[in-house]
Amino acid sequence: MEPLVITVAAVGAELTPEATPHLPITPEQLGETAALCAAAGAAMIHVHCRDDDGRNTSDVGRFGAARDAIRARSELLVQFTTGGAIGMTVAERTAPLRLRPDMATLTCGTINFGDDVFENSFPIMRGILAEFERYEVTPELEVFDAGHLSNAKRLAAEGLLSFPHHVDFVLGVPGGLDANVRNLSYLVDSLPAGCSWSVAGVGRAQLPMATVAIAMGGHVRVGLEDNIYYCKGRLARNDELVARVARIAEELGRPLASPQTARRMLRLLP
Ligand code: KMH
Ligand code: ZN
Repeated sequence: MEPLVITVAAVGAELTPEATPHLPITPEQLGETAALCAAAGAAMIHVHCRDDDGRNTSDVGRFGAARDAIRARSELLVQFTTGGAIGMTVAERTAPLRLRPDMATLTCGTINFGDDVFENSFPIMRGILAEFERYEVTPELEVFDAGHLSNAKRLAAEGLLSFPHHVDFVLGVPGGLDANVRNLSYLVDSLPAGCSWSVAGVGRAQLPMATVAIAMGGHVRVGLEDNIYYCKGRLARNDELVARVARIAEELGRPLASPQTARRMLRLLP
């Protein structure tokens, strides 16, 4: 079977340091997390940044320091967020793209996000894509709801995206598509030809969605951004979540993709 790409979404924007002591806050902590997750089997790290007080930031210097710390301690592919946090402007969300990460996320539509609204109108998505184009960064398409794939196809029809792409299905956000096998199967069947895909199940859906994706030939995202528990009542470290997926993959006969292999599989620039 095709090698499995494991991405670790180690930080996120919404989690507070009070929620878990395992959240990497500083660039040094991100570097340490990257080293542990690479050893556990991850190929890529999805990066949000925090200031020293743990607050979400789009500061380019902070993203640069995080990237450098990750690269100093691992060979992980570095994927920046452009989702950022609820309420950020396009300029804030795209500022770190000038550092030309290996990849960055593009959320493909608006959803309710808990009690908030995560806004990704077509003008917002076009504005973000213009910055991808400007800095020649490859997007990972983030799909939180079934209509997001239709939106991505519309952006492609406008000439702003060219398929195939790597698509990450983020399932189980309160306000987005539920995390279950039927929904995942529908989304995979709806992909344009040649796309690769991964799934990020939120909360307790993380483990079952990861397991199903391994069996289906997809790829997996785990990490504290989407789920802070290893099991009921026990907080997780990022590397433990990666290691568990790596063990399941081994049992199911999926080899793990190294960062170099993942770079080729995800069609990233050398
Ligand atoms: N923080 C969420 C509102 C992404 O990184 O691309 C959006 C998010 C998506 O985390
Ligand atoms: Zn994110």
